[in-house]
Amino acid sequence: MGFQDGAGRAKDGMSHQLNLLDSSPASDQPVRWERSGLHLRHWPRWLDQQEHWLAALERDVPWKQEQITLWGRTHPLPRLTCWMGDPGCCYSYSGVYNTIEPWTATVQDLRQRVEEQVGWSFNSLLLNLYRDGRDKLDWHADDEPELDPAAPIASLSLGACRSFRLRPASPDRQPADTLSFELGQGDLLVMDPPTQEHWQHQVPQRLRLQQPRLNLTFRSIRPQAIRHAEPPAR
Ligand SMILES: O=C(O)CCC(=O)C(=O)O
Ligand SMILES: [Mn+2]
Repeated sequence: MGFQDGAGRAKDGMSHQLNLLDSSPASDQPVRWERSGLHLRHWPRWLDQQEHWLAALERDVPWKQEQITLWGRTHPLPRLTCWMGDPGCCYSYSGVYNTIEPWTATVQDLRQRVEEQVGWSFNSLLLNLYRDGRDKLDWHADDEPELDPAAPIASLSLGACRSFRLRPASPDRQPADTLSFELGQGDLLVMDPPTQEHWQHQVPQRLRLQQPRLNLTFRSIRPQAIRHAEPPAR
């Protein structure tokens, strides 16, 4: 759990000139991290009762293994996912057109807690289940056209800690620009705007890890992109 140590030195030895704005350990005060175009708020180990939440989410969420199409070839996505949201909040990425699952009671409970802490109302959520260290998420930004670019994205991680890496989107980036968190065990990380415009993120493989990790990213579909039901046929 947590970011690099207070000196801004990553566990992998890379040095990052991070601007630590607030390192208060109080649970309702996030640790803030800022670089050019990057605004993060981190509440380490924010959610307790891990076993309860993990069991409820693994049991109640209708997990699917979607197929992804890249360069004309179709592959199973290397993790399980589920898209939940208010009616009409459709979302697609990399050729995956998600069907909207209704909020379950467990997820609704988590949504309310996250909204209170973050100070934002979310209308949708992507859940990821990394079954073990072979499951992964490649470099990307959460910048699909249906997402509101002025909204934060709140990411809640449960279970095993996995590296969550961030790098500038610019091709001029240097290897030392990459940042790395170890997120799991109830960590809440908020990516505030305009982070998605300037930075990408990934969850690389950890081949020796056997334990699962669950991640919930609460999102906001733009009002203009919400599909209202067709009027009934006459
Ligand atoms: O698992 C994570 O920490 C990140 C998930 C993510 O970036 C996504 O679902 O777009
Ligand atoms: Mn993402």
